[in-house]
Amino acid sequence: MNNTYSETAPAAGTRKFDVESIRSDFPILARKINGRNLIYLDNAATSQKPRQVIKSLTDYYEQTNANVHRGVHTLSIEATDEYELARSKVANFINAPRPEEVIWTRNTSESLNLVAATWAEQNVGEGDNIVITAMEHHSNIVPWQQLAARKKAELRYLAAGEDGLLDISNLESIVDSRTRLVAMTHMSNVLGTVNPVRELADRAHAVGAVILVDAAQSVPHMPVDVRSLDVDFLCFSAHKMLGPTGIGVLWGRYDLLEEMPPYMFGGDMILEVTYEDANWNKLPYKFEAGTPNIADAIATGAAVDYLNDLGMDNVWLHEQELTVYAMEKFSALNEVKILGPKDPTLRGGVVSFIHETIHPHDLGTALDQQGIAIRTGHHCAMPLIRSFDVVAAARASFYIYNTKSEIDALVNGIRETEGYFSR
Ligand code: 7TS
Repeated sequence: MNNTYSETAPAAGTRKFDVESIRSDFPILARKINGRNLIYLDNAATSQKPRQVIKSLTDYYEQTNANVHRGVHTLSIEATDEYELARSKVANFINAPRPEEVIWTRNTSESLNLVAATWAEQNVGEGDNIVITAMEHHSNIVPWQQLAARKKAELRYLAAGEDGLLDISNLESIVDSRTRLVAMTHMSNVLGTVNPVRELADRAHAVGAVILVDAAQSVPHMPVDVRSLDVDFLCFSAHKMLGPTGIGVLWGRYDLLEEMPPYMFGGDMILEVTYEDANWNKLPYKFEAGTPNIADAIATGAAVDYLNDLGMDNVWLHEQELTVYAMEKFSALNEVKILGPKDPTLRGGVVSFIHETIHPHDLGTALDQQGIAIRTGHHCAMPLIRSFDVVAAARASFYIYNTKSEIDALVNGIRETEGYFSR
């Protein structure tokens, strides 16, 4: 088994950050939508895929396809090596101490459910509390609501202030000696807010609690280092970081994963089975019952290679530049209110907004006529969206292939739509 991928990620990247050259790697960006060039600004929902990732899928199915961890034949050995190499690349990408700490799941949602059904099932009891924030995606709310109800535990929220920042003024009273878990988003998929994870990790650890980070919106966009954040669990999805759908990651601290019971039972996750009983395989296989998503894991490795070539520092800088530009341009739109922090340095490339007179769905449909894809709705964060006294918002979210001229087109598109609706 090849687990020896140990180069550290090239933070600065090895390829020049040239947006035109990046764009040429993404076949879908050549598409016309309603007769116009596609402008894809729905990256927080899912990213587009470069040729290199698509090719890794076809290469795998054309050249290597076999089941893993089983055969002695060449294809099975090659498939296993590639599958495990991808795991090591992911471990490296987030600076995980060991590749066995990286568990392949279907997506962020499954990673969160896994922790709720195993670690939390064992460690949260009556009278304990779980602390989340007011800016979580449903995936990081509902599993804890269900767990709290099951265990007669309390679910507590850290509030989001008017400024779009997490209110941690009362952190010491909310995260207390009965807190077992702090589960928080690293970056909000609605407000774009980047949360002070390390500060919360320190507080959680000071009271003997564990901290889980929903990194679905951070890992694709900024350097994330689980050691410097000092967190215990971290979850993300490949499809938001140039990789395929249907595969995600749960990273956990080795000692915690070791103590956790399995999530699913079946092939691969066992060491020995008798007619009466069974015991469990070592990490990470204990959490990977059945034939895994081999092709998509390998393609996730290709996505990580692509991002490393660019350098995550550069990815973040590019998105910051776009965010500053978008917020400046949006400020000229009198009927548009941007949600989230005003200071672009406190947020990532997610710009949600409410139009005073045009419903977001109408705006989204009108922009689609111009080839512009944005997200509209509650963004799977209903409680947060409702706290702004609306039921829906529009959202533009950026990635490595977006440009300032696309933001200009968005702003012009909103103006055009305003003209149409005021007729
Ligand atoms: N957590 C956050 C912060 C997210 O933004 C999302 C998906 C998830 C969890 C769930 O990820 P999944 O891969 O399991 O679905 N966010 C969005 C979004 O903002 N629009 O569509 C999906």
